[in-house]
Amino acid sequence: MSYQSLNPFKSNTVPPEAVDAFHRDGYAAVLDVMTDEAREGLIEEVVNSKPVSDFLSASPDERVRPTYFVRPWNERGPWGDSLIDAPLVQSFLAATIEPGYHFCHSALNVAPHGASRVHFHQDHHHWKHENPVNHAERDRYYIQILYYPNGFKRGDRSLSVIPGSHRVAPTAETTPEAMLSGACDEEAGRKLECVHLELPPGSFVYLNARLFHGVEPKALDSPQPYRIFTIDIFKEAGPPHRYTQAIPDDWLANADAHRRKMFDREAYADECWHTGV
Ligand SMILES: O=C(O)CCC(=O)C(=O)O
Ligand SMILES: [Fe+2]
Repeated sequence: MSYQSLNPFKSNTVPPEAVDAFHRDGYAAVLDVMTDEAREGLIEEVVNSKPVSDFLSASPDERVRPTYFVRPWNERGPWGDSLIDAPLVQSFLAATIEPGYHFCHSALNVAPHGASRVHFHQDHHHWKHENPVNHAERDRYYIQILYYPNGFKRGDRSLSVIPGSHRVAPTAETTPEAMLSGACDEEAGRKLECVHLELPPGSFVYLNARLFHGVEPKALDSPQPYRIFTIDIFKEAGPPHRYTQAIPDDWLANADAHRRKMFDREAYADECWHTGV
C-alpha cells in the first residue's frame, strides 16, 4: 500500500479558528481528526514494530530506559508514512508558513507507566545550542506536529503549554520560570499561565516550537498502559537545523513531486553551524 493512496484524516481543510489559535496561542489542538482506520492502523504499526514490541514485552526491570524513543523515526508503516504530507498537513503548512518549507525530522516515543515528567522547554534546536546562533534562522518558523494516536487524559502523560509564550523574544532570560513569573506578560500581551491539555485518541497538536511546553509524568496506576507520541517537524526553507534528518533512499524513491521538494535540503552536519552564520 503506497502512502499516496491513504488519507489518515477525516478532513483536508484547516478550520479558520485553528489558524487564529496558532498565531494567538502558539498552537492549535485538532481533536479526534484521524479516521478510525488510520488511528488503529498507526497504533498497530507502532506497537508491532520490532523495537517497540521488544520494549513493551520486557518487564519494567528489564528495560534499559523508562520510555522508548527514536529520532529520526524512519521505520514507518504505510499509515505513519501517510502522515508526512497528508492533505491536512499540507493545508496547515500552507495556511501558516508558506511559501517554502522543508521536512526537518521526526521522532517516536512510547511512554509506559512510570514515565517521568518532561519539563517546560522550547524546541527551536537551531538556537538552543552552544554554536554560533544564526539569528535570521532563529526568527523563522519551526513547526512541530505532535500526533497522539491513543490520546491522553489530563495529568496522565499529558501535554502542557504556556499559551502566548511563543511571543516572548528568545533571549537567555527566556526561561519557563520567567514565563510564569508575570515578568513577560506585557511582552506577550496577555497573562502567561500553564494550560494542561487533554486529547482524545486520534488528535494532533500543531505547534510553533517557540512555545513553552512540557509533559506530565505517567502514573504507575494509569488506566492507559502506554501513550504513543509521534512527531513530524517542518522548518522554513534554509540551512539545516540540529537533527535535520537524512532522508532514507526508499522515501526519496517513492516520493511524488511535492514530497521531493520537502525533502530537497541538506541534512544536519556538525560543520553546518559554520556556514552561512
Ligand atoms: O511527549 C509529548 O507529548 C511531547 C514531547 C516533547 O515536547 C518533546 O519531545 O520535545
Ligand atoms: Fe518538545
